[in-house]
Amino acid sequence: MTKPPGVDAFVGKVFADRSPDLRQSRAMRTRVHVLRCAAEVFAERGFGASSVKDVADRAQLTKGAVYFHFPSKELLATAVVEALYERWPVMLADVQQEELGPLGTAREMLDRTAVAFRDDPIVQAGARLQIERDLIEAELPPPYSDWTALLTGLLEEARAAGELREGVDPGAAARTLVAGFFGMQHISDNLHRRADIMERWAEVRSLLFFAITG
Ligand code: LUB
Repeated sequence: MTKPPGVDAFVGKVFADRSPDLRQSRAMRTRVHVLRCAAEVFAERGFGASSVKDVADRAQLTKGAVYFHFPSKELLATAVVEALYERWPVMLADVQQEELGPLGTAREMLDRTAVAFRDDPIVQAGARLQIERDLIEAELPPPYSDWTALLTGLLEEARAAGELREGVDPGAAARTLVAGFFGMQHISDNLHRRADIMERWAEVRSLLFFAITG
């Protein structure tokens, strides 16, 4: 079907003039797109070797368009790390629907997180940026604390339900799980670009959950 010339421009203009919501949602989509491209660039090159120009090129936007949403490379990195920490509550709400009990919830959260480390650039970049945090002149959220608190809470519930091995301290077990998971994904990244992360996670999971549960 042929459209009269100029229809697209006209439609665009009507939206721009009359619908702040639509304009906003376009800006929001661009922001999400830039953030994802920034995550890909940071995940591949690290903070030091990445530039705002690299992000703009990846996003097929001008540097000015990127700066409009994120005024500096530090603010891009901060937004990526904040997006990492927004992942977990969304994931938890979904896992809780499955009613797996405290230990099952902990295991399922970590299983899904292993998949996210394999597939999700926000998670890959967020983890890399946290390792590089001393080189980034910005206030990044504190690392590991949300996960440690989540697992401590779940393991306390498990202990109350008699599901923990005698003498296992929930806080110590939570810190060990976070350390084991984080070390496992880091080694899998360095050695195999995380191609083997699911197998390596299955090993760590089976030993640690064996140690924790009665
Ligand atoms: C999680 C990362 C990457 C730990 O909690 C955090 O700070 C995390 C970045 O440092 O994954 C996942 C057990």
